[in-house]
Amino acid sequence: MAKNLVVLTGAGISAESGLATFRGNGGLWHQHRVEDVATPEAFARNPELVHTFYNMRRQQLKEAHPNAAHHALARLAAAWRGDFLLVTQNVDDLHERALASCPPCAEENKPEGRFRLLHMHGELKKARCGACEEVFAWEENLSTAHLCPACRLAGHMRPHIVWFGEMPLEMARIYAALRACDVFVSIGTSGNVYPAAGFVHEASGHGAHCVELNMERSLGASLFHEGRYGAATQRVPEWVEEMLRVA
Ligand code: BJW
Repeated sequence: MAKNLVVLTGAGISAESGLATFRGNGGLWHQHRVEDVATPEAFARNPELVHTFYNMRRQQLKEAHPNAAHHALARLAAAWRGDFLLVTQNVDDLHERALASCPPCAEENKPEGRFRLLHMHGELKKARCGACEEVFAWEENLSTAHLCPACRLAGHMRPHIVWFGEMPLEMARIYAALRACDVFVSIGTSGNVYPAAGFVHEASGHGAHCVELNMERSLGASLFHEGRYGAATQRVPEWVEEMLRVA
């Protein structure tokens, strides 16, 4: 019988595409205080500072490209015969771009499909109106001067990002998949931020084999059955090749 797979990714998978992680040397939280740019209180206090932070990252994303780890996961998604859920904490669109270069995935990533990609912490290339809650595709810089394209109110447009203290997206669907999966793999995440850091506990508690692929042992490393350490562009394609042999 085909096995069900849940893959969780974090900033480490995009590091070799040139996007900074959060907590390592040179990480975003070494250059910016979380309390200034990644909480709803920060946005209420100084929205222009928060917009500047996310506008800068939206611009950097234009220069970045999916790497061998993103492409390997896209190959796995295309070949996997069981359910495949790719949950990313990342707000970049590098998984989408890798999947787009793999046509069967683009077709399968539909609500009723066998394969799904979920952005639990939101997406840089979307904006949301804090007044009417409508979400829009957004490529350009965002500012307090923007009107909501739907309700036409000014001053409420915000990045479609989950900040500390806010509810991550798609949690019901993610927990259902964690409870039903046979294999859970966590890639490029430090295990500092909940609820994602608790996914291994949920999957393991329901019988899944849990694998960590990361540059170093994460905070929750001891909860995994298996850990493989090194650069994502090395460890992920190697692991994918092994999985494809049993797919
Ligand atoms: C490589 C590599 C290479 C490098 N190859 N690897 C006390 C206890 C428990 C929880 C809480 C608590 N107090 C408060 C909370 C809740 C809080 C929380 O977790 N706080 C902790 C800091 C303690 N969480 C929240 O508030 C969340 N909401 C919430 O909990 O709602 C209630 C709820 C509960 C249960 C169910 C449902 C709801 C919201 C969290 C929002 C996180 N937002 C951010 C910023 C926004 C997005 C953005 O701007 O991009 O999301 S914070 C930041 O951290 C970002 C990331 O997605 C997230 C995770 O970071 P990640 O991906 O792990 O990156 P790093 O940098 O930490 O690690 C990178 C790893 O890669 C490292 O290990 C490197 O070694 C490795 N690496 N290069 C392979 N080449």
